[in-house]
Amino acid sequence: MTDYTPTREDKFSFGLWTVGWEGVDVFGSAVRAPLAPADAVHKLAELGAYGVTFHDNDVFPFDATAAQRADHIAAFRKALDETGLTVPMATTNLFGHPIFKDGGFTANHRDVRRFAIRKVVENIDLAVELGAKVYVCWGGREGAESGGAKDIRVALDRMKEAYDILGQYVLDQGYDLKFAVEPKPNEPRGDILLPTIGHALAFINELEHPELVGLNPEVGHEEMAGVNFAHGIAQALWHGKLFHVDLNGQHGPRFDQDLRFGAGNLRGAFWAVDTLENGGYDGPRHFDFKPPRTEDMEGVWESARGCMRNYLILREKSRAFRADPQVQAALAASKLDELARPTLAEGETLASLREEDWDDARIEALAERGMGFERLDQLAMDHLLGVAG
Ligand code: GLT
Ligand code: MN
Ligand code: MN
Repeated sequence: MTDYTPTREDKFSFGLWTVGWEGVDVFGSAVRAPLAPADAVHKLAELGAYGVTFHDNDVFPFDATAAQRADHIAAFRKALDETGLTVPMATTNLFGHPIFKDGGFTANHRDVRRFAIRKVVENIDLAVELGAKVYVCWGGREGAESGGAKDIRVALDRMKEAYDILGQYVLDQGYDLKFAVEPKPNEPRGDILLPTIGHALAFINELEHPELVGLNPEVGHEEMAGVNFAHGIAQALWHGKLFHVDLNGQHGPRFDQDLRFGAGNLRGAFWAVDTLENGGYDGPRHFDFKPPRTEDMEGVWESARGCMRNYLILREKSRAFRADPQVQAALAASKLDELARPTLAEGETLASLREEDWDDARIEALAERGMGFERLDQLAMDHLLGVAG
């Protein structure tokens, strides 16, 4: 039992842009004052996070001079040193400035693509200096609103070119850094390239160095596409490609809500935690949420606390679920152990499978069997709702 107070061993991390979100949206202006990165670092450390992540322009403005850039980085670094917070991941803002209106890596305008790659490389150097092991690429502006505006096959050539250049840079520098593609179906572009985990996985296989590139799936982004997040990260794990994860909450297919983790699809969150905890994921539990505009700073920290608390509650529920003898019996009744057995026995061939006798009675029996999934799922519900036993 625990009081759900996070510790650094829990590996919780937050983007500077999350707690620092001022609330500017398409319909309204800022509702909160800017939050200095150093203040965010101190508060997140106090709340129990182990890491903080950043875009270049979360730390210094887009138009900062070299001297201003250095000052901003020094203040950030000082806070990291004072708190012992790590920087497990960093990323580039290739979406905020008007120059990126048509994307960065896949902008039709070649000069924009050259500028984007240069911006990423400069921030990769900083990321590595600060100890980051993962570099996220979220291509929110890579896409189109209309059919003729983008030749998708050619745009994917340019996307590949960018990843190949960046991968070669990391290899040449001898950096211990991997890239993580963050899929999203839409918003801010009408349709975004690499819209889901599956699209991104297929794309990675076409790169010069696929081993350098994995995924940073976000709960809300997959759910916006109507697909199952836990299944998505399970497949990413299966491919050895879950390099990072963005945890938050979403109520089904609608605009990107970025709710605190556990809000929105709570059952989905339970299975996401269950998959992360039992699927061999060892990386940061990174929260990418936006504290609602209704909140003052008190509410922002409450929301950040809630992300970690909900993760810990769900982790405890998942452990209790897996340890419950009734659940173990239900899993066996549902033949999960049999799913783990190869379809062909050791040394068996397709020919021997085809030789097997199939009579009507056997087919009938298999057709009539129940799978027991409702019992299993109700046990999960009972655990989730706190009435198991
Ligand atoms: C932006 C987006 C997130 C991405 C961030 C990384 S930026 O806030 O909504 O999902 O993870 O670039
Ligand atoms: Mn999002
Ligand atoms: Mn994200």
